[in-house]
Amino acid sequence: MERLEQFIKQLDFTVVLEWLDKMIIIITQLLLDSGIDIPEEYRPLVALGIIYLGATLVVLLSVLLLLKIFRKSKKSQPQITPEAEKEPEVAAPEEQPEAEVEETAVAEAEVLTAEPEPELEAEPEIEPEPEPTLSVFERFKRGLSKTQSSLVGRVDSLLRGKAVIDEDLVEELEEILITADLGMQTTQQLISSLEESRSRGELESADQVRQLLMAELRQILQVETKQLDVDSASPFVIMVVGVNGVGKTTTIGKLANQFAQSGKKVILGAGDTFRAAAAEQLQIWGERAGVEVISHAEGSDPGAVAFDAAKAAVARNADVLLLDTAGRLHNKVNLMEELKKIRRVLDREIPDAPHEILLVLDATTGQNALIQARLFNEAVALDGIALTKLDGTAKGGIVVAIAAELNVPVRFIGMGEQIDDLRPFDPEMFVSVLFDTAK
Ligand SMILES: Nc1nc2c(ncn2[C@@H]2O[C@H](COP(=O)(O)OP(=O)(O)OP(=O)(O)O)[C@@H](O)[C@H]2O)c(=O)[nH]1
Ligand SMILES: [Mg+2]
Repeated sequence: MERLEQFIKQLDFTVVLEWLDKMIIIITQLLLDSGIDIPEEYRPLVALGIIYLGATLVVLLSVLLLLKIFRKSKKSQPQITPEAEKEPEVAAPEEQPEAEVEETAVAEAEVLTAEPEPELEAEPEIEPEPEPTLSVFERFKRGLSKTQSSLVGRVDSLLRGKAVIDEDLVEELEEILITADLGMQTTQQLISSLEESRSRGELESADQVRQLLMAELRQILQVETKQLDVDSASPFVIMVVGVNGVGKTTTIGKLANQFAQSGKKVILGAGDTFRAAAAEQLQIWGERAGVEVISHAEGSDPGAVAFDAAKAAVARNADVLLLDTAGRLHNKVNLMEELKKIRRVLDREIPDAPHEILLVLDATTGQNALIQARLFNEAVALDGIALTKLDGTAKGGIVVAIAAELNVPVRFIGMGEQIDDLRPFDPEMFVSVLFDTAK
């Protein structure tokens, strides 16, 4: 206290007062010069007010300036952060808009007498980095999550808390299997097995029902046919067929990338000369996979593309030729006849070609996919099936229906639009993922 009193006593306010006085005179003079006449007695007050306002303004401006400097230095900070922290900024632009197409649940009749459809946009340019942390099992699990809940999820909630497996429960199971797109035939087969086990007294717990379903599904999915072995011929010719919009071109792009990655020389043939921009779309995929694309002008003969692509594949010593085809043609042209013609052209140029006729089916179309598979199989004898868009559908049960009814193996499943979203179909893993039993 004493020290403070001493300090105040020592203060010399006369300097401050003198300075203020000078300021008041200057401000008053300035006001008079600019024609503002203020009564004498108020002049010091107004001058003091102006000094106060000026001082406040200076303080405010200083604060704003400081804030600006502070923000600037914060913005420039990432430049000196370590690499790892910069990554999200670099990765963000790689999220690209997806090319959208209309729904393509095309029925049997529509396949043959199809109208020209709206154009597809070009394919996405850059794919995001694959997530390295996910195991193959986890990726399957994520891709099949909707199918899992529509099939096994519902079976599990039906079985939950059930002490007895009676006729009513089996009936309810039947309904679940049908609505999960397993198809009539497959459902009947599964239900008869369940009934048989029940009559033998072997079906007394929920777990036994699960085990039996798993065993039956595994057996149905094991289609005994020749494997897809691209080393068995050179060039190995894969002709890709399917109705419009199912994912033929995308699947070809993904396959081309996989083959090229494994060191094979790949050539693509743009056999879809009907749809506008189809060749360009394939060209983009070709660039992404780093492989050559043989194409002709829009509207030209697809047989001629097949011929040129086969010639190029032989001349360039290619290991694999992947030929795209149209999913729709002009009204009067028969799609199946056109495919047969392309097949003949390939066979003339390369012995036994095409070595694989791969049908692409869109899983989201459910039972329609099964109808398409029957139709194409009758017309051109399919060797394998690629089932796309499993990621966006609860109708993945269609895999089982296809295997059971057609005896044509599902070779690949598509679980996304990106280049590495096509996976070989593994029946064992499929069942494990659905029943969530594998680690
Ligand atoms: N979510 C998802 N989308 C897919 C998958 N496969 C293809 N697509 C998308 O399906 C759309 C159609 O694919 P395309 O490859 O152009 O189909 P297409 O059979 O060649 O069609 P057309 O040339 O018209 O006969 C595109 O937007 C693809 O990105 C998949 O496995 N999952
Ligand atoms: Mg296409």
